[in-house]
Amino acid sequence: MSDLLAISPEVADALSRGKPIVALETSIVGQGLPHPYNLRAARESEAAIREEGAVPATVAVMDGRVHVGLTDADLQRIAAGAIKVSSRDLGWATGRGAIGATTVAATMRAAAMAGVRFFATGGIGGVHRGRPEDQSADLVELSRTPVAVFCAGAKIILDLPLTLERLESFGVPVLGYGTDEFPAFYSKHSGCPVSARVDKPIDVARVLQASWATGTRGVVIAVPPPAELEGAEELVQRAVRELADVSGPDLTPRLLARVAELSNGKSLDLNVDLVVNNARVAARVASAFSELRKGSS
Ligand code: PSU
Ligand code: MN
Repeated sequence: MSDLLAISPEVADALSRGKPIVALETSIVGQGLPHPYNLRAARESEAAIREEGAVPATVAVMDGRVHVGLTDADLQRIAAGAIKVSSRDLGWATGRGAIGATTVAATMRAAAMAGVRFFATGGIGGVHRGRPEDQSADLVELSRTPVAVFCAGAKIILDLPLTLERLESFGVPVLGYGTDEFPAFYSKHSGCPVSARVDKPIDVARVLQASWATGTRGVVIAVPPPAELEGAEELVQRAVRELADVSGPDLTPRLLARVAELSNGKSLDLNVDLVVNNARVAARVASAFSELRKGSS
């Protein structure tokens, strides 16, 4: 294994014993959520994964290496200031010794390098509204890396129908967990259908096993958020209008920050809750998958 990869002792032990493991991203800690919501989301997600009998593997770039499994001190370093690292940035960010918070795309890659197949986040990136040329590298990574990504859909700041079309073109299944509808992050409803519905952890585990056996790479498991943010659509439309001039990697964090202001912080509590909920569902599915493998070997 490459020296570039630093797997924590706990994650290494879980890998060698075939224990269920769930990766977590840190862009949410470094850019997506303000203090103290960012650390709360990270710590509570890790706790939820442990409660379900799985091992959390939080990913970040530090000291010239890609870390899989962080200490609480590591998390605090990320929270104190980190650059946003997507898949294309992994090379130069490690080379320069940057402190990097990994996006969905970069976290999927790190998870795959370490042999971890389950990953929970808030919402995946996608195609931006009114800016179809701004398409998150998350979608491309889903097309090529065999990791199951548990999320509350794509961030509502995005063009959801276009994002789903792109996922379809890329051959990425979008499974609705207990729903026929793709959730919209701050809302359980988007009006867009998923490609298949799954109702129980064991069902998801079976679909994943069969999908990977038939050449599918990334899979999205869309979990409805545990609550709704009232008037989310109007808030988002306003934020998108106000930030029409912003582009590139700054756009996603800026939009999330503006929605937080416009909702008087209500979007932040929901954001933490849905991330933790996704982590819990991912841990249950990872556990069911481990059982399935034991049963068949
Ligand atoms: N969802 C959130 N908060 C976030 C993000 C997603 O609730 O901070 C991050 C994820 O890391 C995702 C990234 O991969 O935003 C997408 O950024 P971009 O559109 O620049 O690819
Ligand atoms: Mn982008």
